[in-house]
Amino acid sequence: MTIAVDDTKINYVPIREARAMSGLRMVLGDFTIPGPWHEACKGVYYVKGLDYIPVKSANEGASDIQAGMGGSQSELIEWTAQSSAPVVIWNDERPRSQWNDQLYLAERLSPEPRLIPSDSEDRVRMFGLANELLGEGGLCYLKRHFMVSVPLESRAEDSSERELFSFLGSKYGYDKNELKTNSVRIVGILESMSAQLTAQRALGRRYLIGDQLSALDIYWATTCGFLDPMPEDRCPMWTDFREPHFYGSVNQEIANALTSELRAHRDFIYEEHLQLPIVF
Ligand SMILES: N[C@@H](CCC(=O)N[C@@H](CS)C(=O)NCC(=O)O)C(=O)O
Repeated sequence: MTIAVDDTKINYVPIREARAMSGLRMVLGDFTIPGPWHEACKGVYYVKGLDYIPVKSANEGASDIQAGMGGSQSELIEWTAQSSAPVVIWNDERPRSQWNDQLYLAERLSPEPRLIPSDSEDRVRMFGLANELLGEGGLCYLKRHFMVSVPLESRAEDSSERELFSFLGSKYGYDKNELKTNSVRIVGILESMSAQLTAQRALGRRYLIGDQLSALDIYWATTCGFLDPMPEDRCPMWTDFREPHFYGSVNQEIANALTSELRAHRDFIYEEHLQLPIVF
């Protein structure tokens, strides 16, 4: 696997340069945190052995915090017609900014190892559960509301942190009155994941779908970090972001639903299939 990284840090290319290139490019925010959609997409392309040029999402010369506040995303919007990351661009095809589109493209460019099951029932289950993790209204979307809630409800009006999370809150539909419902839904999703893992174990299977690795295992491993980031030696992320409302289990109900078996499955998938330590 030779993406343009050294061992510890991805070397991002600016959008202007990346647009002039052909081949496979992946736009990523240059943050030292395991953003779940970022890591999910990086994980799929890593397992497929697909090399890509990593591209910085913020406008050239802008800081990531400015980008996070929506202030310097114009180049990304001009190129990809939207303002989130990751985005995968293959030659002059349309940019893929959704997790499922990114998976279909990876499967097409590198059919092996197969990450979308061939059995129809398995596919239904896999995409259903993956959507529970990554889709709109899924675990990561709902957890993001908690990430913005603490800075929004407790930080001073004029703090830059408040500005960043106010931008993210309005972009993704944060509503403080919905937090209780959000928590119940997160717990429900974790229970579904746990039931799936338990059912597979009862059949003597090591993976979440069928009897081999699928995209769902990667999505589980990479989104689990939003509730329980791996330790520093495996996930050398900005320490400040280890506060529970950023990257952690925000309350006891969620912490309880994140069973030791689910955590162990995340560890197993990273140890067997993904890059460790995570490179940002
Ligand atoms: N479009 C993505 C969601 C990607 C997403 O929410 N990415 C986060 C980072 S992991 C992001 O870009 N946040 C900053 C922003 O939206 O400005 C999908 O549904 O597959």
